[in-house]
Amino acid sequence: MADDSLYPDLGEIGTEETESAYVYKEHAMKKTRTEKDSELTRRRFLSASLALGAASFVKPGVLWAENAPKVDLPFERGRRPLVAFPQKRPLMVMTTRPPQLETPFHLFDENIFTPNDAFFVRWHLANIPSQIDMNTFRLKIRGRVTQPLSLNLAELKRDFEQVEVAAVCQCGGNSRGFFDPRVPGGQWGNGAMGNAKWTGVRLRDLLAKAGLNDDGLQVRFDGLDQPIADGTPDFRKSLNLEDAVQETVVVAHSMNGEPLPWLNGFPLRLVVPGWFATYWVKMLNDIEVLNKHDQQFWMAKAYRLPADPCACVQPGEKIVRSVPIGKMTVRSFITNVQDSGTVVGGTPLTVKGIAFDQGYGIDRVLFSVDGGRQWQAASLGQDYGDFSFRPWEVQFTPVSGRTYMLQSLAVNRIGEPQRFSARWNPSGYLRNVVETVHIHAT
Ligand SMILES: Nc1nc2c(c(=O)[nH]1)N[C@H]1C(S)=C(S)[C@@H](COP(=O)(O)O)O[C@H]1N2
Ligand SMILES: [Mo]
Repeated sequence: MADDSLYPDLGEIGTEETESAYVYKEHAMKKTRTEKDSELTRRRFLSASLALGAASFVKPGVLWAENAPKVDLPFERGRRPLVAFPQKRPLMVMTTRPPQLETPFHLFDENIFTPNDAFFVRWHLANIPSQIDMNTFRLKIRGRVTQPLSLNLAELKRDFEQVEVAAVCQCGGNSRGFFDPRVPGGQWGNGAMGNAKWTGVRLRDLLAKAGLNDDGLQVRFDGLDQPIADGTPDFRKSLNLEDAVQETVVVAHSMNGEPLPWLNGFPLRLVVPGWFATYWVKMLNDIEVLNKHDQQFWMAKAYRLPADPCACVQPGEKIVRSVPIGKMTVRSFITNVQDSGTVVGGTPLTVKGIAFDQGYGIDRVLFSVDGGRQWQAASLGQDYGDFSFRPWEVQFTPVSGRTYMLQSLAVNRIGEPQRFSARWNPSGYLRNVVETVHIHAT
């Protein structure tokens, strides 16, 4: 049973439109519209009664309101109410159960490190605990190790070196809403990403303390969240051992100097810089060293890409061989000019943006005002580390009456550019095409 006190209540929008709901449908639960509706009614009733009793961390600041402000993402079914969940400012709600909240894009212009209360939220399973007893909470390290560990938060902070890494956390399906032809799954705009300074302990130090057996092959991570429906598999993810012991992989307790927000995985989450967020397991309480490849649902069936270098297929084409999603691709965004906006002609305009990749770091960002025919170099701002957003900016003076197609093109330090044509795959992963912002000068 889901703990409903976690959610701001009084309304429901879609609950089934997520990528995982989509795979669940294939996998387990085939609910009819009516069943779903009656379940929602039941939950709404329960949450009303729970709200009176249960002690929890949650004090929804804003109640769901029919008249919550709405924003429109520029694709079909892109209307999103702005609602404040616990510890969050109003964010774009894609689904309430499980919570899937997108960061409004202007926030990336205002902050190179995404504020905790603005950081996007994505859960697959709706049964997220709203209370954790920190007296009994333990992180277990077990499996193919010589000395299993069971650590509380104080021990983690006291007995291991504390490290910090600035890194972008981006959902594999970020920007899925722009796929053409459209694909099923959560219709994210570009705000299913965020940049933060993560503090915690190196995963490799924990594994070293536990002592790896010779036959360790993968490391599996599990959190406290649970499925509601029977037959829905628990969310767990695995990394190959050689990726798991990279120096940058951290079990984090803090984000931008504060404890992790509840919805971003309090008290502990895995941080895997350069890798898509699906591996960044939240509310992490179990680390298991495996001596074989993880065959459970979230590795073997979900989050997989066509096994070709592009990770593309033609729409309708069957994927013959697939591989687990892995590291991110190089991307950049213009953050201070909105698509379809107008600017003042004859006045110099500073165009600002961000770029990032999978950890080689950004070498350069090029900028075009004519849809990519001519390019000029933008200047890069402060370097906060290879896994962080890198700010950039460039100036140009638009001429009154003209229309422009602004584009930015990031190239990383191994010379990898963004794509000029959008890749397509049926799960809507890895978008990194050069984006276009159309403006008109008045
Ligand atoms: N325990 C747990 N961890 C999880 C998930 C989840 O459903 N449960 N979702 C993953 C996915 S797919 C994403 S995109 C990120 C989202 O992280 P955020 O909510 O902190 O932005 O969490 C990852 N870690
Ligand atoms: Mo994700």
